Amino acid sequence: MKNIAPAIFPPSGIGDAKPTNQAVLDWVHEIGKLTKPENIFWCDGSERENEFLVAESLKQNVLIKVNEEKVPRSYLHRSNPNDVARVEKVTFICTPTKEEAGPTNNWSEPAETYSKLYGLLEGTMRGRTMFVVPYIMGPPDSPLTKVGFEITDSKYVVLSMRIMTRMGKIALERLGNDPKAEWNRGVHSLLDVDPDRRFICHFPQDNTIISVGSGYGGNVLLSKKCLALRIGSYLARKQGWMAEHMLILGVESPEGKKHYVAAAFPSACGKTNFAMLIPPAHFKGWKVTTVGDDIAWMEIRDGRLFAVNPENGYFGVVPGTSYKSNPNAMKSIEHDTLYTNVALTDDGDVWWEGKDGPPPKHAIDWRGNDWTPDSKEKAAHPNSRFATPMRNNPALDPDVEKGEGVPISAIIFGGRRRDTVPLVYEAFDWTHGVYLGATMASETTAAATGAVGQVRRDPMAMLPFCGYNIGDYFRHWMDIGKRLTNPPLIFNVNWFRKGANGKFLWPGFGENMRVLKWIIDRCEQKGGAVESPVGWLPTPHDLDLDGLEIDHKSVADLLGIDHEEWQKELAEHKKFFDSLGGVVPEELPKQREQFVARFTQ
Ligand code: GTP
Ligand code: SPV
Ligand code: MN
Repeated sequence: MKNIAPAIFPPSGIGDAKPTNQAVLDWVHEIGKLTKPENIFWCDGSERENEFLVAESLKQNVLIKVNEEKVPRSYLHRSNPNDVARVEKVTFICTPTKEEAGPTNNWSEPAETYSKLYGLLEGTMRGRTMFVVPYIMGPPDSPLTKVGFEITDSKYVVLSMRIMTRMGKIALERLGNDPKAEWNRGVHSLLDVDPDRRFICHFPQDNTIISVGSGYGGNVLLSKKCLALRIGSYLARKQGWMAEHMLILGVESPEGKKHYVAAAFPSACGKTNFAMLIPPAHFKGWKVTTVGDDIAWMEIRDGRLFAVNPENGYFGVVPGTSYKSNPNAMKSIEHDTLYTNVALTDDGDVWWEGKDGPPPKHAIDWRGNDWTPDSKEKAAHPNSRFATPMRNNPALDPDVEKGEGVPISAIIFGGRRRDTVPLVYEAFDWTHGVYLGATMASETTAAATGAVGQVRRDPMAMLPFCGYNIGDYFRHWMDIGKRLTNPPLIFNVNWFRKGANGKFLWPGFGENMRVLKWIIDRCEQKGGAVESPVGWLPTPHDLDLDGLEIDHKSVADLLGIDHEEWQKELAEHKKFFDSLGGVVPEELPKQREQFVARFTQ
C-alpha cells in the first residue's frame, strides 16, 4: 500500500531540537519503539524549520501553493474526502469508571483502550517521520498556561500547530527538567485514514490523548478540542478554574470605557464572526477587539472571572466569509494562511461559496475535481477551514498576551434556533444563567460528521467537549458562581430565528453590535428591559436600531415569546435532564419549576 506520509530527511540544524526533560525523552522513546518511524524530527518552531517543512510538503503534495501575489505565503491542503470534520461517535473519554465520563460522553475502559490503540499504532510509522511538537497553551506568563507535546506523522499537523499554538523552544523552557512536571502527552498517527480505524481517545487521569486514523482539524490538532477543552475542562474542575468553548471579545465605547464578554456558541454558530465584529456606521467611535475566537480559560481573581485565550491562531469556517460578513477575517486570511478543503481557481487563488464577487467560471473543487457554477456539488466543503495566526487579525486585542487575562463583564450563550428563542434576553441571576446554558440547544452543523440542522441540546456549547460527567460540570458552574462576588451577567442570544418565509429575521454579523450594546448597557445598569417568563427582555425601544432597515413586525417576532413554543421547549428541558439519569444538580430542575411557574402566573 502507498505510504501516505513518506519520511523526510532534514539537513543538519533542522529537526534536532531534542528536549532535555527525561520524562519527555522516555515517552518519545516508548512511542518510537511502538510505531517504528524511519526517523524522529524534533520541532523547534523556527522560521527555517517551517520553510523546510513547507518545501517538503509541496513535494509530497500535502500542500498546494496558492497564488503568491493574491495570497502571499499561503497554502491549500485537501484532506481525504472521508475525513472532513470532527467525528463525535469515535471520540472517547477513558476515565477509570463510566460514571466519571458521564451520560453525554462515549466511554471506554482505559487499559483496554490503550491496548487497542497500541495495537493500531504498532509499526504504523514505518517509512515515516515521527515529528515531536512541543507547545504551550495560554500566554507565556499566565498561571493557567499548560505545556503539551504532540507526536504526529503528519506534516500538515505540524504546520497547523505552529499557527494554532505557541510552539517550539518556548515550551521546552517552560517545562524545564523536572521529570514530574505537568504536561500533556498527545500521540497522533494518520494510520491509513480509514474511518473504521479512527479513534480520538482522552485519558484525563493520565493527561494523555491518542488520536488515530484522521488528519482533520479538531481530531488531530490535539492542542485544541482535545487538550484545551476535554482534558482542560477535567483539569479545570480539579484545579478550580474553567475551560470553555467561548470566544472572548473587548468592547470599547467612544468615551474609552472597556468591557470584555465571553460567548459560548456551538460549532459553526458564529463565534469567530462575533469575535471579529465591526460595528455598523451608526456606532461611531465604538471598537470591538478579539481576544479569542473559540476557547476561553477563566479563573477567579478578586471575586471576578478573568479570561485568557489559550490559542495562538484561528481555525475558522471558510464558507460565508466575505468583506460583507467579516472584513477582519478576510484581512486575516489574505496572507500566511493554511487553507483546508477550499476550491482553487484557474489562476491559483482560493475560492469558496459566499466569497465576495461572482463565482469563478471554472475551479478545482475541494476534492480535486473540475467545478463550474453549474456543478451540483459545492466547490468548497461546508466545513472547509482556514488556519491563520491571530497576529493577522487587525482587530486583535492589545491585552491578548496579558497573563492575568481580561475581566469578564458578561457571559453569552447562543445557539442556532429557527424558532422559540428570542434575539436576546438576560438571566435573572447566576443560577438562572447556568440553567439557560445547561438547557441551550442548537441545530447541528457541518463542523461534525452526521446530520445537519437537527436541534439537539448542547449545554454551554460543550456537549462534544466536556471531558467528564456533565452533572459534575453543571455543579462546577454552580460552585464557581458561589465564589464570585462580582459575577458576570449571563445572556442568551439567537441570531438565527426565522420568519414565516424561512428567512433569517435578524441581519446578524456586524449588526450584532446592537445586541452587544444592549448587553453592555445592562452591565452598566442603564439598559431598559421588561421582566418576562424567560428573563429580562429588551423592548424594541431598548435596542438601538437606528439606521437599520428592519420592519416592526420582524423586531416584534425576534423579541417575541410564544407560549406554545415555550411549553414544548420546557418539556424538552425536562426530557433532557431525565435523559441524563440523575446526575443533574437539584438547583437546575428547581429552576425549571420556577420557569414553568412564571409562564402560568
Ligand atoms: P467553530 O469554529 O466551528 O467553533 O465555529 P464558530 O462558532 O466560530 O462559527 P463562525 O463564526 O465560523 O460561523 C459559522 C457560520 O455561521 C458561518 O457560515 C457564518 O457565515 C454563519 N454566521 C456567523 N454569524 C452569523 C450571524 O450573525 N448571522 C447569520 N445568519 N449567520 C452567521
Ligand atoms: C469546532 O468544531 O468547534 C471547531 C472546529 O472549532 S474543530 O477544531 O475541527 O473542532
Ligand atoms: Mn469551535
